[in-house]
Amino acid sequence: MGWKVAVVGATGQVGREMLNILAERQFPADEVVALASPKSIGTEVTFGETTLTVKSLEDYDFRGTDIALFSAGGAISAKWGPKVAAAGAVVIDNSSHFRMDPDVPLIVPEVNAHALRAYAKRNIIANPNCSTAQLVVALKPLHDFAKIKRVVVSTYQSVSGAGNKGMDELFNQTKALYNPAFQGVEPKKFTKQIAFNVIPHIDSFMDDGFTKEEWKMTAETRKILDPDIALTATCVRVPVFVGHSESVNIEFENPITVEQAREILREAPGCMVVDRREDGGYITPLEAVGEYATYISRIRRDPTVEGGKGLALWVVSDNLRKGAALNAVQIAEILVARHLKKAA
Ligand code: 11C
Repeated sequence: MGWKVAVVGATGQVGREMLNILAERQFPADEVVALASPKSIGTEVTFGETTLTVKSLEDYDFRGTDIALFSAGGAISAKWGPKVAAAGAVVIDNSSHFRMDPDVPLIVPEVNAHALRAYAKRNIIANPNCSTAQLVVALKPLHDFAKIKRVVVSTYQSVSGAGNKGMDELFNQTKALYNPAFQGVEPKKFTKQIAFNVIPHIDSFMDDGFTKEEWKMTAETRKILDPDIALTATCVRVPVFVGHSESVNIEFENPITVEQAREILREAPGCMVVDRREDGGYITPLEAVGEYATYISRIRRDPTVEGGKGLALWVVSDNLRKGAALNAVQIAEILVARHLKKAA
């Protein structure tokens, strides 16, 4: 007998990818249910070869559901996550709401699957921010080898990180700039025009001048990988539909060569090295779309760090997949393989 899985937020970009990935990876489910807010009731979403009709989250009885994958925003997670968990389903939540709760494990399976067992405290597991997920997949094997002291990261984040409305805004602005007959140039989702532009601002500003997105990269990396790592981030929105890219500078405790880093990353789970020092010998976000891997390119020594203890990298991944839906499904896979027991 298989599992019963609910996807909450099934009409969003990440919710749809959750359904795709459950089907692609043949998750052992007997039943998959698509849920969303009342305004989406009756919407049809694709699940493998079949179509699911979206039901209302508010009216759904979660008794008998084993796993609920949430990607409907922090407010929905805050309101419904604990209720669904109390009804007996393990909640895997893609919002930021529970990530820093000490009783909620924050999991990237390639990095800290061992921490998953703590989920039973609240029956909730948190999925990290997309920009953190791909970063820690690349950092973990390097940290194991040479111990990371400090990371400086600048992100180039696609508009799909801001959901359907972010993607529509880039599309409509681009169309309108070419053809004034189209409407929709005014920024709504983003603070400035995103078409043919870049915006150094994701999420709200904090008192110290960093944005919440930047703070999340620091706090989440520490919770997932190592609380002693110093990390400073600059998060930037770019006019790319899908795929986040990151320029990463790492300072280590111990020396590490480019060749060692390449070899380590080649062998590391979830990583794919594409690093030829020639035209096109690196990955761009377009090539990462629809893929599972975190791609690492442009591996080079950072000569500003003494003793051969510095590296610079380019890290790219599909933010809707490894950054969100894939990571959540990987967590569900570990849960059913190692932790959950099906009632006889
Ligand atoms: C973005 N990374 O690209 C954000 C989206 O904390 O889960 C995901 C926000 C989060 O806008």
